[in-house]
Amino acid sequence: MSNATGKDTNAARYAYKSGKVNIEAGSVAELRQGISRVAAVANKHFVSVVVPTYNEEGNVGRLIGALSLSLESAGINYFEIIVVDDDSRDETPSIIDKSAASGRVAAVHRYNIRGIFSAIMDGVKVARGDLVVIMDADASHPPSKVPELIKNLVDKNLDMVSASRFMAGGGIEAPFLRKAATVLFNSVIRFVMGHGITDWTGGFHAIRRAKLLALDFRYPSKWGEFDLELLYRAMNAGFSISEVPFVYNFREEGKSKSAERLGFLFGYAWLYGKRMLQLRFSK
Ligand SMILES: Nc1nc2c(ncn2[C@@H]2O[C@H](COP(=O)(O)OP(=O)(O)OP(=O)(O)O)[C@@H](O)[C@H]2O)c(=O)[nH]1
Ligand SMILES: [Mg+2]
Repeated sequence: MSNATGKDTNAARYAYKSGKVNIEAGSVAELRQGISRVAAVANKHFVSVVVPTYNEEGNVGRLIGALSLSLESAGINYFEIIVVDDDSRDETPSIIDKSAASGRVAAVHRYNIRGIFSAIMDGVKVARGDLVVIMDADASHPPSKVPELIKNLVDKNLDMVSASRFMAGGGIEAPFLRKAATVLFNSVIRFVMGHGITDWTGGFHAIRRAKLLALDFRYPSKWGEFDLELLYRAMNAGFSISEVPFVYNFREEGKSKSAERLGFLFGYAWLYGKRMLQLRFSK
């Protein structure tokens, strides 16, 4: 569809706000060009935490506060929180714009495009940091764990540190069926994909940005199934990976987008099962 100016109104569009920087663009590459002029911190690690959001008005403000506190308390002072929102229908866009005024938060707005994986990767592309953390907005991934992920990455000189629910000290706080499904899926996935990784679907990682961008993703993931390909490609690319335990908390606020879209259990099983078999058995 085009409007009177001849512009395609259905084309993906992007906006980026952080401090005084305010960029509107038709592509992520254009955004990145504008952003790279803004900052560079020499001789220090800079952490970009990338958080995809859709209708997270009950969570995102709290997450930004808790994350900032957790990083600062751990002495990690060079960081940004990049929230990538897909034109949420609730107050999420205005909440993240207000937070972005501080300059420590970057609000990336995407229009006419949806999907967790592409949102995360767009966030990683515009990130200024050499280290990126990927996490959800709904407090399922505890902000208090982020410094541990980063410290492991840096101190042990690893390429990737992944948070796992299936190690001593880890766990799942969720309704019975959800917990049972996660445990079952992960047992099957470990059996097929390998036991080197204990949690194939946790979605909570710290990674060196350049390494992540160099991975060759081949499947068009939209939801949580991207995690399987991320871990699989990282392992096959010879990344040094370590896991640290975390306790997953079922969201208290807002609705589960994946569960809504996929339908419970069968939708997940189909999506994860298909991706697992594609990765494991196709050339
Ligand atoms: N940018 C963007 N983010 C999304 C989209 N769908 C979901 N998200 C975010 O991705 C993260 C994970 O989505 P959830 O709905 O929590 O999915 P889930 O973790 O499988 O489901 P729950 O366990 O029920 O929370 C959350 O931060 C969501 O707000 C989307 O289309 N675009
Ligand atoms: Mg969630």
